[in-house]
Amino acid sequence: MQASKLFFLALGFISVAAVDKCQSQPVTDFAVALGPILSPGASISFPGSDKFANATTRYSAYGAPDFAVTVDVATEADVANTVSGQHLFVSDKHIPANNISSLSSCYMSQMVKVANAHQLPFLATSGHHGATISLGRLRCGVNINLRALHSVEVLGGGQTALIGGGTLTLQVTEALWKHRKWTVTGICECTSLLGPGLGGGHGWNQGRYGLGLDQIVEANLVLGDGSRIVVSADSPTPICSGACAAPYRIYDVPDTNTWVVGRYTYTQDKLEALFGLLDSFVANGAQPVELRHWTNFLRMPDVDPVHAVFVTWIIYEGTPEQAAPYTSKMEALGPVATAFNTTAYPGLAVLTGNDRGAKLCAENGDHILRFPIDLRGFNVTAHRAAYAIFDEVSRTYPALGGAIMLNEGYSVRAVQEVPAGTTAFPDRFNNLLLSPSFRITPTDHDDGGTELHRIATEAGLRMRQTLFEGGGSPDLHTYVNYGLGLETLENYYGHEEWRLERLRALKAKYDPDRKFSFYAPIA
Ligand SMILES: *[C@@H]1O[C@H](CO)[C@@H](O)[C@H](O)[C@H]1NC(C)=O
Ligand SMILES: *[C@@H]1O[C@H](CO)[C@@H](O)[C@H](O)[C@H]1NC(C)=O
Ligand SMILES: *[C@@H]1O[C@H](CO)[C@@H](O)[C@H](O)[C@H]1NC(C)=O
Ligand SMILES: CC(=O)N[C@H]1CO[C@H](CO)[C@@H](O)[C@@H]1O
Repeated sequence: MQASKLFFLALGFISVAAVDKCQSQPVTDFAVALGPILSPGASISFPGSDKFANATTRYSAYGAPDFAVTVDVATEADVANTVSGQHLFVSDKHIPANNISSLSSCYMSQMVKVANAHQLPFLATSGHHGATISLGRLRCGVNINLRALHSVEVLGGGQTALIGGGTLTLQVTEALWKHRKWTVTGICECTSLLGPGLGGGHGWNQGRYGLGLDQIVEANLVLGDGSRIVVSADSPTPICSGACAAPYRIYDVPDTNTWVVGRYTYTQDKLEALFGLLDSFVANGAQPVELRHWTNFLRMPDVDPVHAVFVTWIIYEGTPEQAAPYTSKMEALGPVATAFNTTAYPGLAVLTGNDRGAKLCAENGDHILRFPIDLRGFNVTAHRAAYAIFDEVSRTYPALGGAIMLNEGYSVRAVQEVPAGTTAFPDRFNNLLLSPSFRITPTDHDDGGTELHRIATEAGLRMRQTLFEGGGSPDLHTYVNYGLGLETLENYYGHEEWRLERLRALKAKYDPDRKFSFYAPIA
């Protein structure tokens, strides 16, 4: 269908749906201006349509951005079919549509310019997993949906791949695996690569290769005025702009690639023994690169009807014999249930509940409230106290019974090899990511201000404070990608004065009009 036709069809929605909350005129004008420059296959959609719903549903609907319109480049099929010479934009005929990486930045740039011309705020989205409530400050905005702009192109020499701004973790893993390559991605298959990478990018392979952002060799960025720049390690890195495409480091998969995934379920009486053991694995940062572990607090009434329990995954790169020094100790603690599997790397997501079919990838309108804290190790005294809060609140309020607390322990070897002062990532010295995480299924027209939200927030903050006091650090560090939005800029971006000074100067230079001010913005 011609873009113009689609666009006029879509306009039908504007008069009914978009009007009640948002001023319709700027949105209509935006759509009118954009229509002619979009290629066939691209679409503009409005609240009330399936397409709009698909492009705007999120992992967490709490404090979610509010869009009046969404622009999709094309469906995946359209993108795949454009090799034969169609173009994304009439005005950019010089870029063939199979060069998706380049198209990503071109597309962003066009959207930003047209949105600015109509004074509409905008946000580029891909994985839809950001759950920080500052996103909710975007009202009646333009969703620049990057999802169709996914591409992984292994570049000559096989040391890097050009990755499009809309590429999700699963797409990266699958595409690279065909070349027997891998890289650092997030754990969850449904987050994007570049989204989390902008905030750091923890992942399975960080112990070997560093964080996600350490893999970015160069990035095509679009600034708030729509201009396009390329940044690399040799030039100052603007932050909080739209990352469109990036040559990203990739690595050969070792010849023998076997992973052990052991899953152990424990009752609460094992807390001290379990977290004491895990702390010995963390070994204040000396955890071997082969080892990852991860424990959830959660309620499993069939295991324990009264108290929350622990499920620990030991994820070991190697054979069962090589993993035995760890798995045997997990067994010795006396789990109530054990599952033991081996897999190749792409199978890890399914075995650990991080695949796209998992609850973690559901976009069902639930509110997720996380209270993250980074720590060097487990203090079992503080952990017991934090657990007691979790256990009580998740038992007392059945509507909070889906709460979990994540305890993520990846090797930090290569993360810590990067000198702390060379990137904007402030926290290379902590070894663990802990996140009390409450899930609330909202009722209709729930604005997130209910008693349940208040209770979850109070409990989450109290758990974090308890963990913080046991952590022995004067400063609270919270991984910006997990932050709820109640944190300070120092919590996210570092407590050394020079860090925020430097970031503020870059912000003033590259985003003077504060167009990118919705995700944990630098004030
Ligand atoms: C919405 O997403 C679902 C699942 O990905 C897909 O099957 C459906 O075709 C999409 N609908 C539209 C209108 O894009
Ligand atoms: C894609 O376009 C960029 C510049 O816009 C160019 O540097 C790159 O080589 C192109 N890639 C391919 C595969 O054509
Ligand atoms: C562990 O946490 C408790 C409770 O906050 C605290 O009193 C203790 O000093 C902490 N231990 C260490 C080694 O930091
Ligand atoms: C997903 C999967 O294959 N899980 C298996 C792991 O191993 C246990 C036995 O230890 C099986 O029961 C699971 O089905």
